Amino acid sequence: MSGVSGHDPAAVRPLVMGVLNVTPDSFFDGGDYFDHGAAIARGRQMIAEGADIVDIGGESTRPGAPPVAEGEELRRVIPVIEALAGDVRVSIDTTKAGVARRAVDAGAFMVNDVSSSLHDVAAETGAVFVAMHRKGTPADMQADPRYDDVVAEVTDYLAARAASAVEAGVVEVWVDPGIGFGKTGRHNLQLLARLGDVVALGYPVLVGTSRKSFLGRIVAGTLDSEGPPAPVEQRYEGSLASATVAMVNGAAAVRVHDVAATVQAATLVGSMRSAVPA
Ligand code: HH2
Repeated sequence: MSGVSGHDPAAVRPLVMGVLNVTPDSFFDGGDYFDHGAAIARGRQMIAEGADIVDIGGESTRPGAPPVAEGEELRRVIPVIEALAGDVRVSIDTTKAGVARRAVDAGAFMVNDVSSSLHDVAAETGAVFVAMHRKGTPADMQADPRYDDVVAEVTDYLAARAASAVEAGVVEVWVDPGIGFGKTGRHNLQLLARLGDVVALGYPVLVGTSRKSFLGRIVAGTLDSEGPPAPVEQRYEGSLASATVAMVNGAAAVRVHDVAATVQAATLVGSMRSAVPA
């Protein structure tokens, strides 16, 4: 399958999507790139480091994040998309139809929608659509999430959302299990371990574990307790390791803050794939 994104699952290496949050409050890079100049410079640095896609967001999805008005979200992201889209494939990380539409007009090729509700906009604009699983909303999603079988539930949900998107006329659909969106640390680990079930749906799979709190829980030994996770600065190694696990288990792309190191890991995975006779 080689669609408008140019992604070919048989090609040598998984794609690396760099995270660029033009926000004051994202959980890892909040405030670092809130200024347009700083955001554009970071985007250019990610391109130099080998990012295949830069994912630009203007509203944090972290638990409890305050909502951002559409006009403000547009003000944050559109100049950055316009500056970078000529040099790299840009995706827009939004749940608002108006923002998605304007972002595609400004040069974005992909709508990355954590609410899985914007397939009509993707169909209308010809953009690639990422359908992500989440349980609940940012306000309540981490309040005791429960599943009978998290992998089966997430896989069934993604199959249904992807089918609706195809039916709506989306040219290319990707799916994402939504690590950390209404899931405990154990749920996230089950999804990584059994990612093959999601890959078997036949759509390119995107996975985002970068700097997320379950990695801090593993470092702190609090995976199954109420104790605090280790801070984001101590989640680099787990981010790289979990992105590598996702790629080995069939992810077509990983969404990361640490682009240079992940590109090296993706190259290793790609080299490993091509070393095995077909
Ligand atoms: N995770 C975040 C945001 N968008 N999109 C996809 N497809 N998959 C993800 O796992 C995902 C996502 C959360 O990370 P981040 O953007 O770094 O933080 P914040 O939401 O606080 O801006």
